[in-house]
Amino acid sequence: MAIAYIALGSNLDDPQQQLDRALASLANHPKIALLAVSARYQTAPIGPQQPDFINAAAQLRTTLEPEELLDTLQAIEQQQNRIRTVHWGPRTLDLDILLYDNLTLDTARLTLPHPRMHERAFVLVPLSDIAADLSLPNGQTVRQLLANCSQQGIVKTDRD
Ligand code: A4P
Ligand code: MG
Repeated sequence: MAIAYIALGSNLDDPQQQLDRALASLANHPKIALLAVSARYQTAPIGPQQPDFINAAAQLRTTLEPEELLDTLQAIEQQQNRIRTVHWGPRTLDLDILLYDNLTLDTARLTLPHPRMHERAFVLVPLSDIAADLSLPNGQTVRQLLANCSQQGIVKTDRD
């Protein structure tokens, strides 16, 4: 049994509904319990010019191994018609594993903690809703990381 944190993002085809569907799929998975979900934030895009994203974070308890959890997240992305075109480009749904227990991992398919979470307010702001005092494997807390990054372009939506 592990505790994992995931990031959800969408900027195409009704992003709020994309997140609704993804959270329902996670909640219905027999090996996943959805423990907490952040508020949802409208966030300015990092990378190529594209629509704003809706981002959120969730805490899961799971009996899936890390790569099995990645398979599950990618299957949910596929169900929601994610087509991979431009790197960092627009997408109906992006599900990333931020943290899996206190595990540090670097394989061809999976890097944990997520390598870019430390610097991204669109990840850290929602994550701090549900886990501000959580320590990463490097000893820093989510709150400390957030204090070191600009929160410009991040606006809470009225959905949670
Ligand atoms: N992969 C490795 N580690 C992980 C992990 N911890 N979680 C591999 C998930 N996947 C991981 O990802 C590419 C490969 O990363 C996967 O096949 C997996 O084996 P992808 O989802 O296919 O492609 P991507 O998402 O376009 O690439 P990447 O590098 O993950 O992009 P990011 O870093 O997720 O950035 N701006 C705002 N405001 N909000 C956003 O949500 N997202 C991105 C995407 C850019 N700008 C954004 C946002
Ligand atoms: Mg991704």
